[in-house]
Amino acid sequence: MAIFHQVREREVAKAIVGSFLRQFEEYVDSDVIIVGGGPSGLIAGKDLGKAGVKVLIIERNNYLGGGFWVGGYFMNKLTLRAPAQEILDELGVPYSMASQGLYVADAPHACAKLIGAACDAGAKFFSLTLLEDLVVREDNRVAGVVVNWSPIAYLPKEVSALDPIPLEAKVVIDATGHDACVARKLEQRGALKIAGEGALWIEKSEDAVVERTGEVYPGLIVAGMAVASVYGLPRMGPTFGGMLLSGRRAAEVAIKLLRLKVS
Ligand code: 48F
Repeated sequence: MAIFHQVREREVAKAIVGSFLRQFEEYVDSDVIIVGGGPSGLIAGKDLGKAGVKVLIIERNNYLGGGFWVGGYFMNKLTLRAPAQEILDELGVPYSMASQGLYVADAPHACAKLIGAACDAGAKFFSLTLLEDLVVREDNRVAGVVVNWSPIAYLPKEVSALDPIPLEAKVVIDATGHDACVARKLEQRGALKIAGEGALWIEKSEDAVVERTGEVYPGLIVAGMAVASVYGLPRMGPTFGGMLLSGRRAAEVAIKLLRLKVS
């Protein structure tokens, strides 16, 4: 007697296609689209989902987490400075104190829990999805993203001439890390100036990144390392509290913008 229920191959294919297309259709119009599923994008997605916001995270890789899987160099230990360990408490990630105000956690554990928390909160994800451009509409306001299948970047020209597809959102968050890919689309058109990140200085960088997290252009919020790139702030290297608190602030700003749009 078979262990598993009998299911035809065509039913498996139909289940995947049907479920994906239903979700895709629902999320061609979101409250917030977050570009980049690293630590800042994931925590923003978790907080927005928890607040009942319809939020979509697009990620060019086939996996979420960005730089959060590895702490620094090749070592999978994360460091966070107080008070950011409170987010580890919230996620249920164990950690130890390395020195006064400095905490260490296992990166795979923290990353997996953060991804799980964003999913539990209701954030949805499109993976292997590359941001190619922005939708900019009335009043010069960012009103969505233009995306393509990310592997096309590696295909020869004859195959890669695929038109992208637009997705609408009331607010877009650039959480693409050092490259600030979303903000750069505005820079390419002379709508924004990007200073480029400065050399590493942990203490200065983390506070400054959190403080400058916010709306950089109507409808576009920057979070995480993209903030350092846009404003020319120092980089912080192998410490992640700034990323988590920046993502959290980005969610707060997005909620304020959404309220303004409704009222
Ligand atoms: O790089 P990433 O982890 O950004 P972050 O949230 O955190 C930065 C830290 O990891 C670390 C640091 C501070 O401790 O210096 O670097 O700011 O995650 C960015 C995510 O965005 C995706 C990318 O694959 C990664 O998962 N991404 C980047 N460009 C695009 C993109 C794009 N054009 N389209 C879609 N996803």
